[in-house]
Amino acid sequence: MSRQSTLSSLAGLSIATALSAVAADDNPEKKPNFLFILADDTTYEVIAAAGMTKVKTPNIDRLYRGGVVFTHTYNMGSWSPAVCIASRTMLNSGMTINRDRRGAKQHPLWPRLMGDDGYKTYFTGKWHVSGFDRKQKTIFDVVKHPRPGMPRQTPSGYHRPKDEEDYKNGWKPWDKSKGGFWQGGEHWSIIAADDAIGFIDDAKKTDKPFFIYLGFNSAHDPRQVPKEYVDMYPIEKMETPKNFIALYPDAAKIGCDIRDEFLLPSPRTEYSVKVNRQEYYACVTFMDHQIGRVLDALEKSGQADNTYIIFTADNGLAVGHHGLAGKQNLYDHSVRLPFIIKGPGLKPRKIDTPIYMQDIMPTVLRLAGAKVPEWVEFKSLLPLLKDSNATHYDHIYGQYLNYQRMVTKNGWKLIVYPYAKKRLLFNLDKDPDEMVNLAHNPEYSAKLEELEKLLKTAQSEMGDTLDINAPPPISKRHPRQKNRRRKKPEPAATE
Ligand SMILES: [Ca+2]
Repeated sequence: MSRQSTLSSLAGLSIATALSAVAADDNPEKKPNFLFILADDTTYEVIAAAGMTKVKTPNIDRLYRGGVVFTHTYNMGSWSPAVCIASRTMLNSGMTINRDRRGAKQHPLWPRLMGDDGYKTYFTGKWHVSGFDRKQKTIFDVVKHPRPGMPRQTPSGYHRPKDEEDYKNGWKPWDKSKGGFWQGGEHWSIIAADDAIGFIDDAKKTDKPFFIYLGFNSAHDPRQVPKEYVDMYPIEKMETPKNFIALYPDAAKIGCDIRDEFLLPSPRTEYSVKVNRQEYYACVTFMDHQIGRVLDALEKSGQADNTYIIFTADNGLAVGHHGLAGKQNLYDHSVRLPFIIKGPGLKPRKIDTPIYMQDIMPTVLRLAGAKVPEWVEFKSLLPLLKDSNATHYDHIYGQYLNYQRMVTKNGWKLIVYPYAKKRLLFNLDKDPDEMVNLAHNPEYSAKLEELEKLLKTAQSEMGDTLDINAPPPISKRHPRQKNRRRKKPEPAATE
């Protein structure tokens, strides 16, 4: 694309920031680069700069302080117990939860669109998009170390630790004999960062702008890292979440009697939650360290000024909130995730307008000056990046199989459990930990009714045909996700 056509397409989109970014570049012909960093199972509260937990993330903090932070970023849920797959299929197809699988088969995916727009596209790490070969030869120009949905867990990594004695003798994050992230001899997070650093170096040799998709498998379990990272979080200093309970009362009826929930013993103990959160924080910090290496390499390459860096995750994770361990629920800890975009022309600030993480797909296309295809349903963030008060979505929607539905608007949230026949109504402004269910409080009956109507509207918009008052019989195929994957992870593949 010529400079003139780039500028005219950008100007047509009324994007002052992108326009100035492109125009300000030393080489006006060159479009901006993109470093897209996608973490796995990383909830919104595990960024130190956000001040919500005692996790250490000095490098993500660099992005947080220097970029635009969207504080209320959601994943829409999942049509599979493997929430990652739905999130990533939506991300790469640009289509919402009940249309993304078909769309992903019918239309070119996000990285292919970037390639078609003149980008050299690079991929390493976790892909996990429904129905696609992980090697992704036709989607990216360069692929290194494509990984499955998760490293291999071992039976000893479940239902632990029962107590301090069990911890002493049991599974440890740094025990390389357990494979998983250690499979192949080098931790997968290190390899992913090494690959990204290689991509940055390679990109200097081409005239094309780059699009790097760096998919960490962390902080998904198995929560494996070197011991020194676990030691950063002494167990006596760990805290249980405010909404800690020993058992979630409706777990089976909301589809939460599955693999992720077996990581902790049941009933949960404060000790087991503290150990799991210690290891979770350690995984995030270890990933943060690798991200720091990539950011440093980008700086050194001289390409940072013309590169948008995005850090986000596919979904959140409970790790002891509400008596839950996994991400198969619609509480904020499991549907909200970190989202930062830093780059040319973007003034650092926080925006609390709710967005979906998948909005990044059309956003990047527009920042690149590419056309957003008509099938893309998620919204570009450029109007919000230009004006923090711009309108975006009217409400945020969530669904998990037929077990759970959610809608949230203006600080209020309704969760419906069709099989458990329950409604949960939360005032998120007063009760961010979602502990006080107001659904049975007559004072809020009008609010409940309003959100029930809104949920019906949202279901209709999203092509969700579930009757929440009369759900179909529970499918025998789906209620449990046993640990079916028995294949060993692939050895280190090459491009
Ligand atoms: Ca995930």
